Amino acid sequence: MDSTLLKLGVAVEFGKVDKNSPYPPQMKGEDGADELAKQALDTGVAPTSILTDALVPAMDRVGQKFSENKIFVPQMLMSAKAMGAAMAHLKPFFQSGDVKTKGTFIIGTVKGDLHDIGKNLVAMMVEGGGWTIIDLGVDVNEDTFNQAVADNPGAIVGLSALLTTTMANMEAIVKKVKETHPGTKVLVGGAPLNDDFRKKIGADFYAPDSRGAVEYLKELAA
Ligand code: B12
Repeated sequence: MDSTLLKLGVAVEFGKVDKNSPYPPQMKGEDGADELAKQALDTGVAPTSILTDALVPAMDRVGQKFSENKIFVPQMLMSAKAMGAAMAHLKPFFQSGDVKTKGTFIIGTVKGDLHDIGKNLVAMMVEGGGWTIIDLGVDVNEDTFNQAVADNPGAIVGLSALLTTTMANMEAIVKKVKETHPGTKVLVGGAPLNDDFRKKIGADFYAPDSRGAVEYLKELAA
């Protein structure tokens, strides 16, 4: 793999945000995710490769180490920050694309859940696919989703959850939105989900990643 991508993966894994960041001490003075993502783009590495070959695997390694109690929440947070610094460089590439005419996509991370990296990525990719995005942020309850649908008739809704405890909160959101606005399509995703769970809570579609979400929406708009 490209050596800048390898370094970028390490920077995200260890939470090195940028060159000036004092954390982690053993990487003092080295380039961080901010500089390395820019360098990768400048040398012609494709934005999707930066994402799938460096950033996402790095976050997987972070999750693995957290599961094994080798790192704790503060380190995970620094990795998330480093991931964010890299993603800021990729954003313009994913957001460009067609004029936003396909429809409106409302997305949020569900009640109790503060993980937003995956949600932001899905929003970015869907926006690049030609949709107008309404991002409700994190820790979003059923009333807020419902109001957003009321304000944007015909919009499609995307729910994200990264915790086994918060994925359960999706059901109430799906129920409320579908009861109040029959026919609204609801898309769900997040690492602990699968299609069986999607069926159980009455949502319309599950995608394991942002590409799946973009493809499904493309079919809906066709
Ligand atoms: C970064 C991180 C954090 C950061 C989040 C920062 C942020 N701004 O998001 C911080 C430090 C805050 C955090 C906190 C916690 N975390 Co955390 N976190 C992670 C970590 C390492 C990475 C998540 C991530 O960003 N992945 C990268 C993105 C790109 O992937 P993704 O989110 O899965 O999204 C993709 C797909 O899932 C999908 N997708 C996502 N959303 C949607 C939506 C739709 C509609 C669709 C179609 C697709 C889709 O597409 C995305 C792109 O491909 C994961 C480990 C892991 N490997 O997932 C743990 C992890 C999710 N966290 C975990 C835990 C336990 C916690 C805490 C409870 C820890 C604690 N004791 O406090 C808290 C909970 C806080 C809360 N209330 O939400 C556990 C969850 C265990 C479980 N099964 O429930 C994990 C799995 C770590 C582990 N292995 O134990 N965390």
